[in-house]
Amino acid sequence: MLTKDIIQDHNKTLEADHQFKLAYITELLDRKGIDAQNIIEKIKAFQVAIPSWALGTGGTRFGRFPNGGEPRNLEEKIEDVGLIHQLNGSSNSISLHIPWDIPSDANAVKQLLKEHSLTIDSVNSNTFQDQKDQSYSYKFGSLSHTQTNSRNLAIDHNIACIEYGKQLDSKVLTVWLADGSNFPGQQHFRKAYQRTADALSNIYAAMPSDWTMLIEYKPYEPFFYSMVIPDWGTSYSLCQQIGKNAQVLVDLGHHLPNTNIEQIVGRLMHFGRLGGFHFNGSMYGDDDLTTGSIKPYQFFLIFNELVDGMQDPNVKNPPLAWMIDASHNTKDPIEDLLQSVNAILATYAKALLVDRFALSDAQENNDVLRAEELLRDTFFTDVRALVAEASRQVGGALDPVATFRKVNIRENLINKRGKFSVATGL
Ligand code: PSV
Ligand code: MN
Ligand code: MN
Repeated sequence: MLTKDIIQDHNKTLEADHQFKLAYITELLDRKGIDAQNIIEKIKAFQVAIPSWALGTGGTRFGRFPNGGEPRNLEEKIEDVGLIHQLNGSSNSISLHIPWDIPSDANAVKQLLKEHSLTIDSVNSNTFQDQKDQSYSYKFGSLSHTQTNSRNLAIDHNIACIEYGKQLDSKVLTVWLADGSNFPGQQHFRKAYQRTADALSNIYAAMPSDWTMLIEYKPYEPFFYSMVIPDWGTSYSLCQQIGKNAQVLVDLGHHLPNTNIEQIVGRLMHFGRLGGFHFNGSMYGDDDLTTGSIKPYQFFLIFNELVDGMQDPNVKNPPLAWMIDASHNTKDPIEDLLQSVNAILATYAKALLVDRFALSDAQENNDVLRAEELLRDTFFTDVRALVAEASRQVGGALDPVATFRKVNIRENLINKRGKFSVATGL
């Protein structure tokens, strides 16, 4: 339904405005000795994985209000990510969630991925709910469960995820545990930690040597007194015990209000243990809102730290897995993801513009105001034309959301797939 010609035709209607803005930012950067095309090349190379679970009606445990045209199976989820990638040229992979995305025919799925120029990013395990007819429950935990039977079930499930991932050429297993306790006394903290560490080691042993295990932390929810992996320190300590291919995953929404996330990022990169990122926006906690929608300056400071670490030859951190983890119940999911990727790219571009030499000089000389102003000046620079140009240069849309709307993609998807929503069953 979407072709290069259609995208280009729509780009033509935006071309004059775009060239005006691009010429301005190019000149502005030139005056600072920065080559705009160089930044554009870096934006083009930056790819963000789309989560399969964000393509349908998402949101809270309260109302879900489907738009229709939702993907009904893995193949249709891949088609949706293909559309996103066609529009922005920056979303060339998809994160899967097992058992929701078990491939019925791995070869056919691989062929479909190829047709859409996509790959599988990470495979996410799910031990936060019991599946139908499950022999032992996760009600009181999965990898940390007191009972061996439940623990083993969770270990086997993660190993099965690795097997599905291998079939589809993924190389990353992401583990987020909904393990914890709701009341004081319910759980023995040290024992629960040790059971989790042992179980993760078992899973790690089943992982091919070129795979990475990402361990995600979260301070609360679904448990509200304690979580077994509540913070980066716990994730980090687990990774250290488990092995060199175990890395910490930072989800932007998994922090208590006012946490200095950029400092956490700096620390983890310093230790060479920052493996992946879940982008989203957060006002209170795990809100999973659109990336950059709530605290754009904080998001920029986080990216500033990431770029600083990536550009420093002394930092021995592996390449990061960039992923979105967002889902809410108001916007069209595809539009939301396009908007998120756009915000990620723009913020990355801004972080690339920071004059690291001048910043380091200001820091060394304790010139507080100058250091801060260097960051603020970059943050307030409008780089959106660079992101649009990067997309245009790879055959994407200058304004992906506008093209999505103009071409009536959602209407077409509703015609093809109907109004049914997997999440609501309506
Ligand atoms: C639950 O908090 C969660 O949002 C985690 O961030 C996971 O990454 C995601 O669900 C998918 O399992
Ligand atoms: Mn997450
Ligand atoms: Mn979350």
